[in-house]
Amino acid sequence: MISDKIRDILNEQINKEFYSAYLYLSMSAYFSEIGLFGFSNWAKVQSKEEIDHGMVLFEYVLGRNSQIHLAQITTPTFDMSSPLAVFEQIYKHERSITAALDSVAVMTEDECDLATRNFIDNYLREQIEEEASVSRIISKLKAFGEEKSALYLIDRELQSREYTQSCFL
Ligand code: OFO
Repeated sequence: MISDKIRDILNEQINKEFYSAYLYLSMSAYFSEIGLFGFSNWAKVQSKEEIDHGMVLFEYVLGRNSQIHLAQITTPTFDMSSPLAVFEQIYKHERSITAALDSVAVMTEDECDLATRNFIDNYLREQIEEEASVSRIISKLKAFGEEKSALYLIDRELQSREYTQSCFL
């Protein structure tokens, strides 16, 4: 059993993970609409991973004999002015998710819930990887510019991303 405070913050995190999935799915649609199918693939794979993150939290809360409260998912909005602008927003978004997970970790320590503390470490590790991979894409977009030929090459690279379940799932 987990405390009510931990239950509530994990339910909030479930909402954030599903919001992330929605955000990436809408970005995938945007990239597809402008012909960047590799970018679109990257965002779609990310969306699937976010659903996994939400589902693992969902199972964890139930597995600890606690309650799920699914809240409304906000409509995602983002600046569509360029692929770089979108990726800069992705980076900002992932930083905010890391901060939310840090708050979960702090609360588990306040509540002396070491099992959940240990569980949430998987998410924190995943965030380090996600921030790094997004940051690498931003660096490439900045280094090569957003000329069509550069975008074409980056698009081809992002096409190769394949969905795999995160190792903690
Ligand atoms: Fe963006 O990764 Fe979920 O937590």
